[in-house]
Amino acid sequence: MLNYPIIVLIFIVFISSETHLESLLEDLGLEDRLKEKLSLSTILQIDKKTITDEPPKCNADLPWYFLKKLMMVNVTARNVKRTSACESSCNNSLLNLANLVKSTNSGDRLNPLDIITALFLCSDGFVRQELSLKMSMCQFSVPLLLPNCDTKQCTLMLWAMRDIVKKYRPQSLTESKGFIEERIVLSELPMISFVRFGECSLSKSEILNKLLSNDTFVHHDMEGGDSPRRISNGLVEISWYLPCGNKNMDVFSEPVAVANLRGDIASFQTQFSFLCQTSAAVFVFFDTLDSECELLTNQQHKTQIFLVGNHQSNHFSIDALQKVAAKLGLTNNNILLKTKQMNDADFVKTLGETVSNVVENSKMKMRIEQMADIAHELGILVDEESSECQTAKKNADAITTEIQDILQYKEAELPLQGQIWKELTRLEKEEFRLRNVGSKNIEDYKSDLLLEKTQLRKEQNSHDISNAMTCFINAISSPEIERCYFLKWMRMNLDNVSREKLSDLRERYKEKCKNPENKEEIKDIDRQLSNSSLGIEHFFREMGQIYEASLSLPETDPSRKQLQHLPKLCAQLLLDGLPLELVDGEASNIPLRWISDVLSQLNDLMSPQNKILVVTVLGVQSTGKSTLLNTMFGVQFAVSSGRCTRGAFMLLIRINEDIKKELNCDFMVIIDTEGLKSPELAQLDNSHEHDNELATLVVGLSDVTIINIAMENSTEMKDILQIVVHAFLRMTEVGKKPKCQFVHQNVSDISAHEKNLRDRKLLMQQLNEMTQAAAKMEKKEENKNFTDVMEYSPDTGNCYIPGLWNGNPPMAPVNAGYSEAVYELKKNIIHVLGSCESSAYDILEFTEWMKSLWNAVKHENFIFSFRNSLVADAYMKLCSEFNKWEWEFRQHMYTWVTDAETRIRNFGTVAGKSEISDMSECVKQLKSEASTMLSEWETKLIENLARYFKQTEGHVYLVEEYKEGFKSSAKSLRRQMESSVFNQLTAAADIRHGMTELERIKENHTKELEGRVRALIAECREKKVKMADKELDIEFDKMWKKTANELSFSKQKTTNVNTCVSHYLRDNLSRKGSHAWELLNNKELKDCGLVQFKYTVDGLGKQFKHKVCQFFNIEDHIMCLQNIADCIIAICTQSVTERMEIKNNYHDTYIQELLHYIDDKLNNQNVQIDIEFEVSLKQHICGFAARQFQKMHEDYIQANDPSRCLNQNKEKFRTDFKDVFHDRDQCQKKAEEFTLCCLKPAVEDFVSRSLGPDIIGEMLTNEQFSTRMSFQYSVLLDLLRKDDFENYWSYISFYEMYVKNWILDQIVERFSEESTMFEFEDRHVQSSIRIINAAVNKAKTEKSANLESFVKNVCQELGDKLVISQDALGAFMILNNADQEQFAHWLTECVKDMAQDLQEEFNETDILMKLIDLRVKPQNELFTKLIGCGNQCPFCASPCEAGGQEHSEHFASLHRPTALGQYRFVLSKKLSTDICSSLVITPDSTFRCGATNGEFHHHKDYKAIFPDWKIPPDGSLQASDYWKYVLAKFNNKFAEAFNAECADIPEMWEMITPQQAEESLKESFNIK
Ligand SMILES: Nc1nc2c(ncn2[C@@H]2O[C@H](COP(=O)(O)OP(=O)(O)OP(=O)(O)O)[C@@H](O)[C@H]2O)c(=O)[nH]1
Ligand SMILES: [Mg+2]
Ligand SMILES: [Zn+2]
Ligand SMILES: [Zn+2]
Repeated sequence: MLNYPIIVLIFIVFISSETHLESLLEDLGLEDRLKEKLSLSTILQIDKKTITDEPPKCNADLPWYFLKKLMMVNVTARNVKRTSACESSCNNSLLNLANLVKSTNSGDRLNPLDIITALFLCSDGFVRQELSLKMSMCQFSVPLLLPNCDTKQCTLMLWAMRDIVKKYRPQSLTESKGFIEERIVLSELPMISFVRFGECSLSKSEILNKLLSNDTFVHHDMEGGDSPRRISNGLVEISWYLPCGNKNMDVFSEPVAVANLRGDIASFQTQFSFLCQTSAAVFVFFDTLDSECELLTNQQHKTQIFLVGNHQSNHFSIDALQKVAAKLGLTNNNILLKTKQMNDADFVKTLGETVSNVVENSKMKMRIEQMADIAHELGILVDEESSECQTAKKNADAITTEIQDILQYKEAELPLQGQIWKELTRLEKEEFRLRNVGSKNIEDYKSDLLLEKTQLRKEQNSHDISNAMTCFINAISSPEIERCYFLKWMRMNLDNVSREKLSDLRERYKEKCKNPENKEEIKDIDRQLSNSSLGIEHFFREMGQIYEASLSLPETDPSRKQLQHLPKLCAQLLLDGLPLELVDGEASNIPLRWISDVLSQLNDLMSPQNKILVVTVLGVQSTGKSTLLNTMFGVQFAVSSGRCTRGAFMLLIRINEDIKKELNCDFMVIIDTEGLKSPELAQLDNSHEHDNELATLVVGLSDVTIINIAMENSTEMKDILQIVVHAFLRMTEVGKKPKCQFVHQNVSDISAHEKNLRDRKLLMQQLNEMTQAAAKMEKKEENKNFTDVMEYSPDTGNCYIPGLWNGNPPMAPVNAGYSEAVYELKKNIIHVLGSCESSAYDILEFTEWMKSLWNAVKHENFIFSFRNSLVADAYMKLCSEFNKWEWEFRQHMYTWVTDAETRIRNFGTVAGKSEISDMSECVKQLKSEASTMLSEWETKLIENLARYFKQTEGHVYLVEEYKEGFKSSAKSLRRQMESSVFNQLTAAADIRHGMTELERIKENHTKELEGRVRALIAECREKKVKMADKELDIEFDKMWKKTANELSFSKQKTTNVNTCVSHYLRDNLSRKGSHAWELLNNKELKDCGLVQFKYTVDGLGKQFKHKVCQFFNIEDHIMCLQNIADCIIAICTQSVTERMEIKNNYHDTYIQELLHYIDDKLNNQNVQIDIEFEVSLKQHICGFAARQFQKMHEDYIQANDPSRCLNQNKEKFRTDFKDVFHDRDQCQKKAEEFTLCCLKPAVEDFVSRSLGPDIIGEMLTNEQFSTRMSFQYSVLLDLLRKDDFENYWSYISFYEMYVKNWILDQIVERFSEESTMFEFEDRHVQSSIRIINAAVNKAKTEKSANLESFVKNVCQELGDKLVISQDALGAFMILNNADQEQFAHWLTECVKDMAQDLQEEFNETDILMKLIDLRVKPQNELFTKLIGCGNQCPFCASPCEAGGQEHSEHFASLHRPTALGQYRFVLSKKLSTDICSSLVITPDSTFRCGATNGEFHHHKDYKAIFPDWKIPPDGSLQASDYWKYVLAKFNNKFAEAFNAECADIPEMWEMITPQQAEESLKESFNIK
């Protein structure tokens, strides 16, 4: 019982401790924000509420709802009303008047003023500024004095209003059409204040609104205006009336500020005093006046007091008024009474006239800035008193007060971005475009340009960092809040400095642009505009230049080190929401290093794996692009009438957690761009190029591009669209398909969408036409329609936006329709972004895009020059993936072929399982089995490919264009595999077939012998004399001799390989015409290939009648052909040698394969191959091969000769004979023999057949073998490390041989130390042993009749895997009477031993020896895989690296000086330094060769001659450093080797270090 009252007490205490402010903030859910203020990044972030239209449900929703609307400058923002649960549930269908009368506002509705006051109290300075700015755009009043009802303190909102800039035309300027643009807190204006004394039945605010003809102030009759004010009493609001210069429209002809105090002056004396001291006049509204009225009379001020009363009010007392007026010394003029005869309009008119009077006559004008002093005196706080704000101001002022003449200032304080930067830009672009190369050597020219650039950088570095920049950098290095204040101050100060000049110029520019006849004048204004503009972007630009210049200093230079933190600083600012200048519009360039370093720092600051989506805007100048973005995202891009945005700026907007999932990104990047110029304007300064560059960049960067069209100038629009369409087309070509959204501005009709259907159709049609025209120009005619180049739907891709202003500026508020339409657009864009199928980029990828886009833009032909590491990455991934699938395929086929060969080799023997007795039938079956399997794999490959392209990760869409190529590659791979498999099967079958007869003979012989031996044994036993071994030997020898003589050993027929080869050579040349035959008949094959191949002028002489060859240097040509021949011969010799090593029989497919290889090589040459050369080369190779094959064949016959085989086994027979004679137990010995002679070779054979694929598989796990690109990279890197001329020489001259050996070296290196090889071998040995044991066990259970059938059973089981030599088996069977059980026992033992023996043997054999025995040669298979299509660059002979067999275009990552190509055009004896990747962009450079029929042809049009090749210009100027370094270093040696004069090495080449060469290699091959 005791506890109860205490609880109540506490409860009461709790209640009473809560103040009005706290309870309201709690209501609004803002209670924590009083301490931790709202910041801009919270307000601007995109969250769920951004895209849902749900009305606020509870009070806590209201502030956010208000903010959301206000940030989009929606004039309905103040109509905050939540859908109360009651309202909807009320049943209104019954008649109940009592209810209707009762249903007034429920008490808990909030007054908008309370919400505004609360938000101001809870926001930081920057949000307050934004709130004030947007409110004033809506023509809402903004807080001047902000009360805090808890502390009874109020604050002057000076800082909050600092951002408001107003433009108006006072009467004095009506004539001249001039205007005044001013920061409103700095304007000296008369202020008229309106206050209330006691109760008042007139609505002060309503009357003011009528006076100003806008809904400026919230009043009683507005939504929520009648709710009691809980915290906003004591609030003083301010608004301005600004004339437009039209007498008939202006209420006041001069500007005037209007202040309005909420609440009774009796309660807010401080505010009242403030107003009295700052206003030109104070209008006091009252109903009743206290005759004493000290409040009014005690004021010490100069202001005029006006009393405004309502005569109709019940409490009105003329007497009291009389007294007070007298005390104040007022005349009739100062008293306004609303009488019975007056309606509201009349009253407002009178009031207006009075105010007008005051305004015109008052000398009391004051800037709001000045009011701060008065505030201080009265104990009113000022919102910029914080130390951060003050220090920041001091710092900013220190910089800006120095500015006298902007142009001079820029030259003195920001010198790096001036002429030097423009000159650098020119050089940078020229380096890529080579427009003025003239007759100079390209590389020399480029080297000169580079020197010039270095010189300019040096000059930049020679400037000390200016005072202004030092101050600036120091200031932005300060802590966050101070830094933000500083930047804001800077921005405002700079704006103030340049505004006067700029706004005038802009206005003139706008005027002049209307009829661009006065071209010189426009040009002049434009120049002045850029001279007079000075914003913080200039300071950042300078920072960028200082940073970039410092990078040319040595890494250890202290001044370079000092500047290393700048990018991070800038990245931090980006995160704070500051726009970053991406493109410098004046120089028309991107400082790439600076920007990418900033972005990379940004990436570090963000969470890892951040994702961004990019929204950009493009459109004609001054069509409200920046305004649109500002409205849409609440940001602050520079806005002004007349030319304003220059270049492109990017800005980050945070995405809130609640929709990160949906949008799949963390930040939205918004890019605002400089307006495109109309063609007439563009002509003036050749800015067409600039516009094109900008549009291309921006479209390329964006996920969604907004194309802003102001309907009024649709002809202009058409020209601009042309640029845009080009940009989109280029993006499709490089694999990007951006989305686009058309925004038609100034369309106010409600039915716009319907009505404009026709327009849209027209637009679509125009766009299609343009696309076709653009496609023609870009030489990509397959693009027919606009929708082919971008994702655009005429229905959802258009948005109509009414005009921005509702009425006439400056007094017009923003049109609610504008804001709403922009909101719809915003939702749509977010929706579109959310439904993106592919994954978003991260900052680093974005940077990559930017870099490669800009580099390509610097070239003249974008599509042709585009190189992007992301695309390259995606391509590399695809290749590597495809290679994996391909390898799986091959691996499977290798295994299958091995098994199939085993089956063929066992065909017809005891191990042969096949039911089919006919060999050809068996092969047929195998072939059909192979075909089925090949088809399955082909399908699998294609399915894998399709699946790969469906994934959303990895940006696969970038390589979509290669899909078809890989598909055909899969098909061609299958064809290749098929022919190779069939060849192998045929050869194996034919060879096997040849053996059957031989085996039959041998079997007969063995049988015969066995019979005789048995007979001999019987005979000897009969003698009953104990025969000694010696006698047995004699008997045996006798018998053997006799039998050998009696057996018929018909001599094995040898094939004449020469004839076969001749046949195939003829066949091969049969389509080459009669001359080939003639040549062929001139020389017999047996005479060919005996001496080294030497191609002579002999045959060439005749050809010089062809003009094709007139320009050829004969020696060069011969040298070149000789080299080709040498290469081919080397490879063929090797391949023949490898055949020999296998020690198999000859088969026709061998020679066919050789010829096929030669044809392939010859077809792939870029040199004219004449028939003489071809015939003599083929003869040479065939002659040589025929001899080798002949020998191989004869060796084989010899090895399988029955008599030889029989004799080989003689000793075995002898011991067996003795054993049997003596009845010795043969079990162990026979088991040993079987193991040693039959099983072991079979297992060895099995291992060597299986090992090849294992090795390949292992090598392929190595990065350097994963794609052709990485392979080339590794080879070149290795060359650089070896740094030896001979290596380079053989790489260049004997590419294939070099590469083959290199691969072999890699294999040897890989396997010489590690145990991997042993593991492979052991695995196969173990698996063989498992099979053998299983076979033995199985045979045991089968209860064979005798040992022979037991062994046969074992062999049969093994037949799938092992090939057991029939010779050995036959010999083994002889005289065998071992006991099965015992034999089996011993066999298992022996097999165990065999495993050990094999292991030891394997361990002792070195890798090279092993490789010789392998059936599938890893080095060859890897070579085939990595050599790719085998094509070489027609200019420099760099090998093609494109993935798959069937690519539509060949390409090489790195080209080399043409001097190093096998194919040279050298007329002078000097080696040429030209690199093809530069030649193709040199305007006038030409070449001629066989392919051009000897005519000169432009390099840049090489595609017409070599359509299969894609030779993009280098990605950067350093990209070719590798070869430059090599040529510079070995110039003499190359010259000697090529029998030429040394090249003239450009100066810069000599300076390239090996490190730089390596770097360039990495860059070219896109290796991280
Ligand atoms: N009357 C009218 N004025 C607009 C409209 N939209 C923007 N403006 C005004 O037009 C002027 C130019 O707006 P900006 O947003 O700077 O135009 P911009 O396209 O970014 O201009 P540049 O960057 O120089 O190409 C500003 O003064 C805007 O207030 C509109 O719909 N109607
Ligand atoms: Mg703009
Ligand atoms: Zn090349
Ligand atoms: Zn190729």
